[in-house]
Amino acid sequence: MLNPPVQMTRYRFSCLIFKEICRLCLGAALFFAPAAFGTEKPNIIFIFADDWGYGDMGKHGSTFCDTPHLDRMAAEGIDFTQFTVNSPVCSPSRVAVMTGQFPARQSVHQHFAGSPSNRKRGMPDWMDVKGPSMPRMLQGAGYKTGHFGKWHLGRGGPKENRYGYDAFATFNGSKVNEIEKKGLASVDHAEQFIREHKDESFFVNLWLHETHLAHYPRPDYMEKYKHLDEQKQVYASVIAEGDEGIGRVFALLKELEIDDKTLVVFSSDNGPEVTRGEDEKIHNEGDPGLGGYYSVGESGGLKGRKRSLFSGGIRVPFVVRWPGVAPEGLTDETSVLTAVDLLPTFLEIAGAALPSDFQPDGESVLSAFKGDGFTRSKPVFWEWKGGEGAPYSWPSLGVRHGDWKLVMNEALNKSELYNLKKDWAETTDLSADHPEVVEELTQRIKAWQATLPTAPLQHCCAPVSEKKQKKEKKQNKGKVR
Ligand SMILES: [Ca+2]
Repeated sequence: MLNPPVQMTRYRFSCLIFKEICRLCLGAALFFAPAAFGTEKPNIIFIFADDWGYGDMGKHGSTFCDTPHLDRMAAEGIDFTQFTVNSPVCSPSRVAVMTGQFPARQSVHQHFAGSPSNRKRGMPDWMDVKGPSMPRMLQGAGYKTGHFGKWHLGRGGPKENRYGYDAFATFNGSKVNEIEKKGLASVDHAEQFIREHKDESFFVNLWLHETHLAHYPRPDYMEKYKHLDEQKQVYASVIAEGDEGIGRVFALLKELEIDDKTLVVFSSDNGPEVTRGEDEKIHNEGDPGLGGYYSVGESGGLKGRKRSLFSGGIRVPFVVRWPGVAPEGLTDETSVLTAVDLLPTFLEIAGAALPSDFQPDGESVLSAFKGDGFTRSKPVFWEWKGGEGAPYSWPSLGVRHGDWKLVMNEALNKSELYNLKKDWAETTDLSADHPEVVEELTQRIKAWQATLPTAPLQHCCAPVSEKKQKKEKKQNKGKVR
């Protein structure tokens, strides 16, 4: 039998060992926990507006729109001026956000339409449900996930929840839990979801209708902007309503006292819609929605609009607000960010590793969210096959690598080269002065193209009879795609 002092010593020694093990375990837990955010995973809200131009923001110099809530968001966070989406139109731009890969990897070259149209354009009918999915990855990392507002990731395919959502309410989607595109029903549903999950970690994709066609200006805003001309009055009204939705999200976060543990990112899926003539005052006969005559959004002095691979079509607002992490009032003019970066960035924030079989086209840009800047190592590629004769819409391909951006036509026999560090607005084509850069970037585009599929995945296409296929082939013969 041991005498009491020795027993006591051994007991104390055991306690010390236990304490040391606890300390080491705690250290290890902190090491593997989400980087620098303690043990709690921050909430993530991604607000994605539609056709909202770079210049449709007060802080960016809009000449007639007011965006007080978005401007406040920028004042309390970081405004990135070098962010681009990965397509100048809706569906492929959104596929890039959802998958962390360039949309050409799924043959999504244009917007999702009806099956015959998709087939004609060599596209699938919906985004691959077996492919990478940001909400599914975040769900796997312990997040409650919700999608509210626009979908436009395909029709007739899997329902939204199959992509990794715990809740959804959409328009232009599966029509299950369908909401009106008009108004802020998307925000209503997002608010409800946030209230329900305020004590958990959540991820919300809030995809606003504004400022896409058709326009449904609210009477109170029409009254507020009655001093403007008819076109601007309508457009300022729909911008104001979208901005109101953004403000409601921040008000709720403050009310629920989760403001300081929630990252909110705002962006837009492409540049402003092309302004149409007076014959397009009505969008669709029999619908009260107003038409493209009122689409007078601003690109902020950038060349091109929606459907263009020039900066006006793909450079959009990108604002990050993250109390305690993102410095307040910073404008980052040097970090080159793009939409496929969102998935790896959000996953890192969630403290989760990317799946081993997933090859991201983007990079985590968390350092930029913290205000420390980001130096990109991967080039950004664009592919776009639907110019439709819109101004500046001839480029079908593009690449940005370092300070250079090259755009090319589909036949690869016409190109323009810009130095974006010196020429942010792409005013001076330098292709004649730097043929070696043109050659290098052309080779990069060709090498990238060689990695892309030549036809859509069959399990992402609605079944079609042989007879119908033959009929469509006959109808399309000789037509230019
Ligand atoms: Ca859009």
